[in-house]
Amino acid sequence: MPGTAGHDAGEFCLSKLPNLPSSLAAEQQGPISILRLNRAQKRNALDDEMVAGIDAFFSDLPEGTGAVVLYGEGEHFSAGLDLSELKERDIREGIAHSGRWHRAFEKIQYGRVPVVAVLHGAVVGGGLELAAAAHVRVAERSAYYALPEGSRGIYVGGGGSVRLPRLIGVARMMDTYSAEEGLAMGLTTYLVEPGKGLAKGVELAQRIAANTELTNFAIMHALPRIAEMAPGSGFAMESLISSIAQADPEAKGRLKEFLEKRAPKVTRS
Ligand code: 1HE
Repeated sequence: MPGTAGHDAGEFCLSKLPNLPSSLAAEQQGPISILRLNRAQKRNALDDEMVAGIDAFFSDLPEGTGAVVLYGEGEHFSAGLDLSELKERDIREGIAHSGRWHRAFEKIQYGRVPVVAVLHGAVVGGGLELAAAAHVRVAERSAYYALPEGSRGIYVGGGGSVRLPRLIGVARMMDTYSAEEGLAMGLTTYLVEPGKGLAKGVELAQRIAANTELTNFAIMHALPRIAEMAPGSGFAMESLISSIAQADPEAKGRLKEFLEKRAPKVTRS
């Protein structure tokens, strides 16, 4: 998804960041919004307030945002569901709770702009479900992945049954994996040394934000849906989306730049 470097991400008029609970912190770097899980003392365990905050943040991204970077403060990306909130919940409350996670994470996956998740330390349970909703995942070597729900006598509830089989397959949802294994199985696409994840995430987000809006829309909204379609429908949808994208004046301008030898070439890195 990251585009070819060299295009200006444009002029941005930034609106205010939404009000968030103290367990989340947002900052703006040009066209990049950075959302930080800010509850390191509880290993970024996701409580109801944080999930509502994630929903609010992705519902109302600052104007001019072209991509988001999501990362976790402290030693771990996220310890998953806040288990202290689970003990008194009945069935109806459980369904409503899971629905709130689904809605919040849908706003990440099918929101307005691509999201890069930067992973380190524990990326477990609901933390892995959160990471799975992002479009690009960068891991530091300290990252590890697990779904400890089974050992707690519960089950994934943040969309893990839907997204993770598509990313890593059902069989790999039963064990714990290292950062290197996560890269090999395609869960992450970049692996960096400890402490280097955020810089890599921001670099990728800047390249993504320099894509045309229509290209990013097609990648986020058409590509995963085409992948789920019967091939005949998928080919037809692909023809439509590609012709819409190339008819965009911005795309025409970029093609002209290349043909006039004013655009960057595709290089190895
Ligand atoms: C928590 C949580 C949590 C830590 N809910 N409070 N997730 C899990 O089963 C993972 C549970 N957590 C752990 O295995 C470990 O905490 C970690 C490996 C992530 C980190 O270990 P460590 O040694 O760095 O920290 P710690 O000492 O275990 O935890 C520090 C504090 O965070 C401590 O609280 P304190 O008040 O005693 O200081 C912990 O209780 C607290 N803490 N993790 C609540 N998860 C939509 S469905 C999704 C279903 C799931 O996600 S199930 C998986 C849940």
